[in-house]
Amino acid sequence: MGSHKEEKYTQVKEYMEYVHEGLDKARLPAKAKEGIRAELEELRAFVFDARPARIAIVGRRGAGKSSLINAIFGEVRAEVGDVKAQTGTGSWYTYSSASGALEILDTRGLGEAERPEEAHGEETSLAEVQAAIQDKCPDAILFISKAKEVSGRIDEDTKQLAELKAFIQEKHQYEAPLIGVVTQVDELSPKSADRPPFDHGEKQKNIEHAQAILADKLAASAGSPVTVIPVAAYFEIEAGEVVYDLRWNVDKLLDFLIEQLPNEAQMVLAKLSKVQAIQKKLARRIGKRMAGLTGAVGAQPIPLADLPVITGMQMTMISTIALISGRSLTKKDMKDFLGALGVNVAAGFAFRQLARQLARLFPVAGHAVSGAVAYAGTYALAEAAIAYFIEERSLTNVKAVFQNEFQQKREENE
Ligand SMILES: Nc1nc2c(ncn2[C@@H]2O[C@H](COP(=O)(O)OP(=O)(O)OP(=O)(O)O)[C@@H](O)[C@H]2O)c(=O)[nH]1
Ligand SMILES: [Mg+2]
Repeated sequence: MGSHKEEKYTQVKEYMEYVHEGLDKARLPAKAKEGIRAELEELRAFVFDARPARIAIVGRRGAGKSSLINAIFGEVRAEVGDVKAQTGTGSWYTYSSASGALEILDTRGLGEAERPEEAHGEETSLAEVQAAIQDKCPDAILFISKAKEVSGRIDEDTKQLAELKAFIQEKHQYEAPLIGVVTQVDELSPKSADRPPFDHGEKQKNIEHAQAILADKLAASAGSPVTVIPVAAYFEIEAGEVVYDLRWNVDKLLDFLIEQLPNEAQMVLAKLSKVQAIQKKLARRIGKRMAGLTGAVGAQPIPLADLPVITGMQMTMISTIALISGRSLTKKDMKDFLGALGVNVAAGFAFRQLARQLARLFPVAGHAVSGAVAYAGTYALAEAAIAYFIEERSLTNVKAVFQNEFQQKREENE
């Protein structure tokens, strides 16, 4: 853990403490205070309890599990096998990159006879998988099937799946969400349409067909509908460059997966995916919730004395969005961001100062700020933070985003 990491977490923590302090003294209605405390707790879990997602993967050998893990990282992390089974044990594997880690429980081989290469005389056994689950609760289960094999017999696998779910339920009282994945869709005919986005009519039909077959089988086994997402995961890297790329729809899968995860497991996965659309969606969700909350707080105008509570919340939100982007967040980053919005902060600034400066962005009516202004301001700040930290847009661009969003939201709400 470098000092960078320390600093970025310290900042969010200090913003949160600042809000808590302000709340104690604030004259806001008790209900509003409660709402703010609840939201801070959610954000605290999201940021401070953040941990790698834990995914249990069920799928035949050679289905493409390792390749999918690599596609999620956008780089080579897991061993991919051409002929023999490569992954040999049923315990948790941690795959990591500079931007985060993913914990995978590979349950392959439970129903299979042949011995995988890596296993030193040990076949993946049900007991081994159960021990791993007892140790750590999976956040979600991915059931992976090769597109060309969805029609084959997968009874053994769905049976294993049901046992897995039941065991998780029993040990952790957790209903693990199940997601079906049809891999290697590039292998479906027509073979001539072998490059993404696979929008050839016939190919699309075949992909949808494979998807529907797996969905039916999984639903029959689970007793409720199961979402199935088709993907292609194959890509080749030479000397650090992607030289051949069949990856398709992996971002859709990630997007859906993140939604199924508990709060603590969302951020790391969003960061390591490096998919902007996913990071933006997550950031926007936080922004909307925060804007709604500040709007509700200001149902009666917010007295100026209580404004630091609101600006403190906004700072917490902005820094959380910066963390989602995977950037290191320093005081200077925050200063630059606010500078882009026209708020000038002295070097070596204190939080109090910052919160006070931030308040200058919002028009004051008499001695208070209206709920509509607080709402629009928070909303616009979230969008500006997304533009700055995630999209890395220019400073002028960021300012325009803020102004446009602020204006628009005010008009909608006044
Ligand atoms: N064309 C194509 N090939 C793929 C795709 N995904 C995986 N493969 C190939 O399928 C083979 C098996 O892939 P792996 O990722 O090693 O499969 P696995 O499920 O991890 O296999 P085990 O660890 O042995 O159980 C490899 O040759 C991969 O290159 C894909 O989307 N398209
Ligand atoms: Mg593998």
